[in-house]
Amino acid sequence: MDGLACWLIVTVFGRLGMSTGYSISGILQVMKVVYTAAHLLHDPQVEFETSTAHKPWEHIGRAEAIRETLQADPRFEFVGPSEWGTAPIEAVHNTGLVRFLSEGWQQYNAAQPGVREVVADVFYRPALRDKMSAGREPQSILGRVGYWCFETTTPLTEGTYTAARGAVDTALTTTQLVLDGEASAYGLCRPPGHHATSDLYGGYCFFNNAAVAAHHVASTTGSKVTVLDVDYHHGNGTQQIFYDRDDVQYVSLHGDPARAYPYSIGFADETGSGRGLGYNINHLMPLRADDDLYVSALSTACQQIAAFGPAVLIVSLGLDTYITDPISDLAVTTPGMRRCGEVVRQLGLPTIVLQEGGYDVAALGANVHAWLTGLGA
Ligand code: Q9C
Ligand code: ZN
Repeated sequence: MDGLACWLIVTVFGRLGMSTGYSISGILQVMKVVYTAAHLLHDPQVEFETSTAHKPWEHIGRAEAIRETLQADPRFEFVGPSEWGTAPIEAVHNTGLVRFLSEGWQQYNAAQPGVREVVADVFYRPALRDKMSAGREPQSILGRVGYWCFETTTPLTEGTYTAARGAVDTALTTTQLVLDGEASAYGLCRPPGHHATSDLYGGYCFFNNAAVAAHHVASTTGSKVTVLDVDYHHGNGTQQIFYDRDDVQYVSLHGDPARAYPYSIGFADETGSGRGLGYNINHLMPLRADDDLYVSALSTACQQIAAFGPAVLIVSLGLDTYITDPISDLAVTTPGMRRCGEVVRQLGLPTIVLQEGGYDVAALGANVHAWLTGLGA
């Protein structure tokens, strides 16, 4: 081997080792992807959205498109999740919500046979909640659905609970890989999670995968964690769960709620409460925000993350910021997704990436691939 070749190999291997923490058994850096086929059990055929019943935007083809794209690239190595049980879920969610999701579809069908997608038709707005004694949910299953759900686009099907548990197991297994030393790892969570609050499911989300993971890291390691949420929609559930905490920072970039779902939350003056004051940061994106504008806002967000100084970063990765996403209105391109991953890479933090939204299925695999390769796969 001549001197130049030797220098090249030492330099390249050294850079790989230093920048990613990965083994240098090969030239390729490998990013682990956690995936389970359990998501196929959540297969709704109808969604009640914008006053119409139509095919769901959130469907099994999304996760399968991502799986196929990543599996075609040897830089991604697929592993299955291990089982974590309900304790890490109940650390951030009401036990009543977990119980309802585990038994709700069966109970509803016992009362009302032949219903494939269970959707609430009564919602417990304050005037209907006032006379409930504290914490008492309706006894009728027809009432319980609306007690635990906040909107109509998130149908509960026979296999939803198993799929939602699989998504949490995926998030926690991805987390464990990073806590065990991987520089980064990706959890192909489906259903997504960031709209689920401590007590409510909705927005295609049942359990808040990222919040379960963040609390797991904070409670088991005692170190600070940031959840960076780049889904087009504000992660109202994640914000709510950590709003009064100073050990988990929540930073979100999303469509201005003046025009974007969930419409009521995600404004810039929501900065946290009590000990959590200052640890909740919302960046509102204008209509048609392009790559340069988006990457600039993300760079600001990353400076705020660096100032907080977390030991671990969790990314809620939504690709619904994409220019042709059918339910969103930003204009980020596929090369822009890669730039986003590169900006986050500059933080140099152990990074857990968890899948949230993204509905242009034809481009979804390429967008996830671009983001993750920007991060360093
Ligand atoms: N007419 C995620 O991206 N429907 N969830 C909005 C507006 C729910 C999106 C209705 C959109 C939820 C994870
Ligand atoms: Zn979204």
